Amino acid sequence: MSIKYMCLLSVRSSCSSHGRVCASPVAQQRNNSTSPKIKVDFDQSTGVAVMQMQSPPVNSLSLDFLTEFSIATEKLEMDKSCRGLIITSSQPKVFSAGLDIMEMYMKSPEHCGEFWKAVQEMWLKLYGSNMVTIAAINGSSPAGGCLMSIACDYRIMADNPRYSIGLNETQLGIVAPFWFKDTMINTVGHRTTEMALELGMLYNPSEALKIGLVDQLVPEDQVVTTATQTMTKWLAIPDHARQITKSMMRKPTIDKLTSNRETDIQYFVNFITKDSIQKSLGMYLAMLKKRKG
Ligand code: CO8
Repeated sequence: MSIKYMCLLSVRSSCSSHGRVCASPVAQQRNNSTSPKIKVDFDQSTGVAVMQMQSPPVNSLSLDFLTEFSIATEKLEMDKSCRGLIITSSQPKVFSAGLDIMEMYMKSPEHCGEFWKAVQEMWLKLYGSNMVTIAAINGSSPAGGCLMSIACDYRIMADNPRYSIGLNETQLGIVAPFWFKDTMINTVGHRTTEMALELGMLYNPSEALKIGLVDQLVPEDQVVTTATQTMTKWLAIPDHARQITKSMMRKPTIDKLTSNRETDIQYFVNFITKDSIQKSLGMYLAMLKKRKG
């Protein structure tokens, strides 16, 4: 039997604990969009949910998107019959363009703080999830999109040389925060991360596979089916043993952020609102538009 959870849109959650969640999301309408940015199909017979990111044009991680994402993930996490989560995109060519730059450009410090809290929340929920999480990366996945992917347990990417993945923050004149860096180190190791972050590297699928940034490449039309097959293998392991092992591997990294959340928010707000950083973001946005033309 398939149960479809359509995530409530434009809702704010007020959660704090690392990776685990509090249960009382508070509904609050926003006026800039009315269609859900996340669609979740949960198959109770397999215990696997497929989450489709469907925020055109490029699934950028806006405040609304992140809030929906965290609520949807929390809902699945609390449903004990849900053991696995596959994350993919319904947008052509793009998994996620990363953080929505418009949420950080010419915005008030208060808005930037609220936005950053939502970014933290997304990562804490995903990196600390008890579910098996698989990223079915069916398009480009820069910056925050890459973070989302490496927060999962396993990554399958479409073998299309036009796609890229990586933490390219320095190319925007901004700096990947310590927990982005730590997640990357935990995935590909220190030396590769050092070079990747300093140069703001975006890797094509073959390069990403070579450095271990993704685990498997498959033809584009097989990304989700392969994720489903892979999920079966992961779910054959007893949950408690896998979950304790995952927690043992990830808890120190999660604790580093949970014990410094407020400082991290303050650091982000001070950094992102600097004139020089705003100028860099403005130039990057102009470059995106120009490239399009
Ligand atoms: N945020 C906002 N708008 C975006 C973003 C984004 N991240 N990415 C693309 N857009 C917009 C484009 O400007 C364009 O807008 P419009 O239609 O109004 O001209 C529209 O989306 C479509 O974009 P493209 O035409 O470029 O679409 P393509 O399909 O050709 O390419 C890509 C898709 C490859 C995703 C491409 O859009 C791209 O490279 N985007 C930029 C990705 C990027 O650099 N993201 C970094 C975001 S920063 C981040 O995630 C971490 C920040 C950590 C901050 C730490 C500070 C301390």
